[in-house]
Amino acid sequence: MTVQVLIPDIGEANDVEVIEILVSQGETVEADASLVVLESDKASMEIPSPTRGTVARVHVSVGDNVDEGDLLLELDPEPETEAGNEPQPASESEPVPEPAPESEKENENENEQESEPALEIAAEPPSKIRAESSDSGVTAISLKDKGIPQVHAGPAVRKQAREYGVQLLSVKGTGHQGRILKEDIQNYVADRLNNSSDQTLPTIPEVDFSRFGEIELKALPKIRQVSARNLHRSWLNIPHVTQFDEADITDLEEFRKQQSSELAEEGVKLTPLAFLIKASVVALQKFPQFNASIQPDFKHLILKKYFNIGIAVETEEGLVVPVLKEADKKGVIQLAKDSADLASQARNRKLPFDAMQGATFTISSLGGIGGTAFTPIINAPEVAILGVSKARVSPVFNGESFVPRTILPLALSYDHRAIDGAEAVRMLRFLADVLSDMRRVIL
Ligand code: CAO
Repeated sequence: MTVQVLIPDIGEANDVEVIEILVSQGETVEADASLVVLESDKASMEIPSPTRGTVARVHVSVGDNVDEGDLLLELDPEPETEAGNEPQPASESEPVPEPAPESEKENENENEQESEPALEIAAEPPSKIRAESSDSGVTAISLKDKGIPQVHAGPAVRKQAREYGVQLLSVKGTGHQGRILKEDIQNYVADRLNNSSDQTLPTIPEVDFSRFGEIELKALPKIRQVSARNLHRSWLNIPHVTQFDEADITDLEEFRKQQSSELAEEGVKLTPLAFLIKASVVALQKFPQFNASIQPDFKHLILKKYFNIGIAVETEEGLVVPVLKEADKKGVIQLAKDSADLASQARNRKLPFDAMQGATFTISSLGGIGGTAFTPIINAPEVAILGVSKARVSPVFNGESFVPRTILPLALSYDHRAIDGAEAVRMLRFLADVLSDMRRVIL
């Protein structure tokens, strides 16, 4: 005997909308399984099946408005199994048997309808009436009152969104009045997978700042736009860790100042930078994993046998990183000349394209400006960058008394996928030791 399932008494809610149909013709449903989802102004509710059976015919469509007593669907009752239910698939991923072809089912149903009169049963009043809720559990009524954007989606869609970890607010609904459908969630997930670069990034909302006061739009130079993209890419892709240390450069500074006055006559400006490049190369030779790139599949480190040092240069147009090539083959005076030339070319926008490529390690020296410490961003695909802050004279205890020493703060940011923390500490300590006593360069 076919059972006609009618809309039950759903309280004050009359003329409610069918927002989702959870079963299809030919499908076997268990007693109490949800058949359709109705939604009124204030709540959505799932209508449960009064009995176990096969759906013979669905009489409503999404978007229909229904009242108590309306025919929802027809069901061919089936006896309960011993356990009360059909055996369930072992896991959700196991395939559920396909329902019989529609035509067969329709014929079966027609035959049954001919032979037996239909029994009318009002479905149980919905046990699952619930206030439309956002993911945060705030009711739609209060959301409306507060002017917070509402999400229109049925419980099954919400469940699917939760399973996929999808924020419903991010999904564009294509259903009636913008309602989010299951396909919308599926399309959203597929889109995200195809554009995996922004897969999990919440966006910073655009704000109309003029609401709060006067503003001015300043165009960003091309160089700044490019470096912004590169820095952002590095920041997002590389798990950065920054190791800090200090080098006692008292002796080095004394030597540098002596040499500076002599070299000034030749037009060479000797700053700590040239020594930093020299000492870095020696440290990179001892710790080759810092003069490297990591393969995208993480199976190999690409160790580079050449030593090209990128120098971060501040220009009016933005940050530029020219590359001082073959730094290992040059003495400190040549390094001073080359770095000054590159900085000047960068500031005059005269850098040849070749001078911007092939760096194996970068130094960002802000010491001429000031600062005690900072965390430089790695110049990908390199795996490390040295940040240098301003040297200061500090009292240092030598075991007997405090003596004034010139202390240079160092920061080494490294890609934690390629380098372990212990290696970074050793590398930076070694570098600091070289700077403290540059004679180590010739060892
Ligand atoms: N501590 C104390 N004094 C320092 C110093 C340090 N760590 N580094 C440089 N100085 C001194 C120099 O000796 C020089 O002093 P004198 O004029 O008395 O000789 C003065 O500071 C200025 O040096 P400089 O900046 O002209 O030259 P430099 O070789 O040290 O640096 C360059 C060259 C190109 C690195 C620098 O000009 C520059 O652009 N720095 C900014 C880099 C930057 O923006 N990095 C941030 C990138 S974001 O991570």
